[in-house]
Amino acid sequence: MRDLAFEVMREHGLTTVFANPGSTEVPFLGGLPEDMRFVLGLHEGSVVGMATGWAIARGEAAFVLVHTTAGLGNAVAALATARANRAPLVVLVGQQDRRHLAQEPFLAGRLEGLAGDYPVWVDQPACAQDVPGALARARHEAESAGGPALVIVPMDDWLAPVPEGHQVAAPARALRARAPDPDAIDRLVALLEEAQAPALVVGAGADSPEAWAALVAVAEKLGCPVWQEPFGARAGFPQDHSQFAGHLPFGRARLRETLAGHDALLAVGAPVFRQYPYEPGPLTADGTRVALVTEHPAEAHRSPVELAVVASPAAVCGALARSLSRRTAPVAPALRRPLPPQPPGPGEPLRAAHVLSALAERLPPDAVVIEEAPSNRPELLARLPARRPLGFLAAAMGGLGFGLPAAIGVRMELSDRPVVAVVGDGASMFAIQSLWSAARYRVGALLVVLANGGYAVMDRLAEQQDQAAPWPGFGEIDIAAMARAQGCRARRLESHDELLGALDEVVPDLGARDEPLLLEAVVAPDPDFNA
Ligand SMILES: Cc1ncc(C[n+]2csc(CCOP(=O)(O)OP(=O)(O)O)c2C)c(N)n1
Ligand SMILES: [Mg+2]
Repeated sequence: MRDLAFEVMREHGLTTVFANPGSTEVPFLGGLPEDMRFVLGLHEGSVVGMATGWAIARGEAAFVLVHTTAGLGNAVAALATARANRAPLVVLVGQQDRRHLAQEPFLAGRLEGLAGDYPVWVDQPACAQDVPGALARARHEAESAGGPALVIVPMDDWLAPVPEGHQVAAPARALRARAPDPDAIDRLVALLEEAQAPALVVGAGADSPEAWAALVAVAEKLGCPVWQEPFGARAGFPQDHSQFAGHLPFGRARLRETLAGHDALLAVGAPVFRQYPYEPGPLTADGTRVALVTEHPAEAHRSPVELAVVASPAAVCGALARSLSRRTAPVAPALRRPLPPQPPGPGEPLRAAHVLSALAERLPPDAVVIEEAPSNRPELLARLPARRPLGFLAAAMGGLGFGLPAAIGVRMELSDRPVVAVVGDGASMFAIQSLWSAARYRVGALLVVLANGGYAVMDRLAEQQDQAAPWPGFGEIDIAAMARAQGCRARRLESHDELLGALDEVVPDLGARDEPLLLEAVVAPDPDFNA
């Protein structure tokens, strides 16, 4: 059965194995065929985080292996993030030997419900013969729903014989039809053409070269502003385009205010609309017509809109661009990006703005920026526009521990694009062991840690509620030393000159790096957090 499983994995492009192994997985992994690449992560959060970055960069499923209860348990938060980020993962979960599972031996796992509702599909094959088919099906389930599909495999299954004439119960290839429905296009065209002042709202689901090109064409035909969804994980439009209007606010009052001048909104690849703190009232002002195009039924079904079209954003926008008539004067929204901050004066500390502005001045347009810097996210979004598809990536539901491993996984797949993670010091500690994998597998990502000595965003939120924060800071952690201890080169930067010197040295060759570098920028926490 094991050999047939490898054949299926090859056929489905699952030849890179992100894993942390245990004894129940040795029958599968021992003597792994030479054409299978093994990537060890030293904690399952990092294993799944790397696979998530890799799958997103590749646009195809990644293969993950974790060890029964403890491994899957450690992986759950990262699997939930993979689901929210719509990263397709085939996750093989090891299990004790079927022949004595009834007696609950050491390492026997109650695995089926362990990851809750987060997997898109969970299977415990009824018999060993079903395992190869389950792996193939998991690939299809993961790619069609966008998320992790789990297959739980008892260790004795690998040695079971393959019955004669056995067929793998899954298609070799699954093509999802993408042609847009003409009736849906007509309705969207009517809604946009009847409007006096339409606007577009784009989101993570529109982050592909085809969707960007189609959205640019639609925006230019309509001459309208294009907003990025609040708290999006990826960019749905070139943020250096003259019609890009910025990121929408994440509270309803400001959302209504911001969009008040528009009588029709078309959201593409984004739910309507992502919120953060609760505020009462509707999302948009009375009389604003709202339509949505998304590939994901759940996103459509929970959005309060007049019309939701479940289809490929690229295909729908391509058809819209062909059908819409051109409006006259294009509107250039007055998006003002912040000016570079003054360098710190003598005795003044570095701030995150210095680091982000120095990166903005140096990074090439095709850079991939992975963000996990909670108190500095608004500043990063303002200073570092996504200029190419996958120019921006963040954890879609806010669980820390994504930034470092995701950047490593992205760079493993995209060996020609500069990849930079910008993470908080707190965030870095949730997946610090991923640096070992980056060093071991010579992954040339730049990992910038904004070391402000604590959970600044939490401190600011407590202050906004006039409460004292009981959690201490942790400025004594030497993150650069933690990187070096794992074989990852690292520098601690305390002055503006050191910062600029390091970036001048590193950024020009970022696309060609063959080893990771961590820059720990020691910054003063910013006194406020407003987005
Ligand atoms: C796994 C997980 N645990 C806890 C949190 C809650 N949380 C949100 S932001 C934050 C602090 C982040 O600190 P840091 O990365 O240093 O960024 P800073 O706020 O200092 O910019 C915490 C603990 C979370 N998002 N994810
Ligand atoms: Mg911090």
